[in-house]
Amino acid sequence: MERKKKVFAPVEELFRTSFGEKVKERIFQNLDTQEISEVMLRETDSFTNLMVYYKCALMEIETKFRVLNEEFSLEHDRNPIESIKTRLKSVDSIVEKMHRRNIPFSTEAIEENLFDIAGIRIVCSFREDIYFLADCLLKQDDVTLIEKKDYITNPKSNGYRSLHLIVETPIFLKNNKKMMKVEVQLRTIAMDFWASLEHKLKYKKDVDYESLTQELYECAEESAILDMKMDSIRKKIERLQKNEEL
Ligand code: 0O2
Repeated sequence: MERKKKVFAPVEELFRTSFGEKVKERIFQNLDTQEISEVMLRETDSFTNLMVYYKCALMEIETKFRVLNEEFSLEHDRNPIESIKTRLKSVDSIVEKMHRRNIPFSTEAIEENLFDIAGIRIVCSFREDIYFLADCLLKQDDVTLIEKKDYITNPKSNGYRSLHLIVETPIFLKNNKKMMKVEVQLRTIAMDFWASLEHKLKYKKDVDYESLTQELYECAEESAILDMKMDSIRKKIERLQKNEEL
């Protein structure tokens, strides 16, 4: 209990005392003072609990990928995963997304409608590793695929590439099992390099992002070519190694 309080103190703080003006406006518009205090009393604990459950689900999925990485390295003498990052969506982003979708704020509604509260990003060495890892994850009997968006086969119009999965997996609590949704993003180092810089540029103040879209698109295409070249070099090396073994 003490630990939970420590980890999510900022969330509680935000809910109880210092809502940002934007958040306040979006959750509480059209509510009178009595209704506002009711929402806060009703939602604070359940929201904090939900965020802890999402954190647990991220730990489960992260472990699954770490296990796959270890097993792969035993057989192939290399790691398919370069890095793993996890994040919980910020309260501001949750409120903003609910507002954008016109859904009244409640913990239940968040769980029912937002599938990217818990996010894990797996950066892989090679393009083929992405599909290999995704297949391995989806084969596990406690993982259910809810949604798949393959922005590698079908890149976004701006050039963005990644494989997105929404999966559901159980977390085992003291008295029960709870099914949680997690958004998994799988990409290569080149895709991650492009997406990270594009994300930074998009939110830079005083920069006319629209004027850069063509150049950014070209960079994405060049990164994709680089990925394919690296994949073909890896295959060549693997063939050479096999021939040496014979
Ligand atoms: P953050 O900070 O990563 O959480 P929706 O999630 O419903 O609003 P959509 O289009 O259904 O939108 O989701 P989609 O396409 O699955 O993409 C969601 C996430 O993918 C984004 O999360 C980004 O992390 C990443 N993403 C998608 N498109 C782009 C892009 O063009 N550029 C970059 N850099 N990242 C992208 P969030 O919630 O936007 O942000």
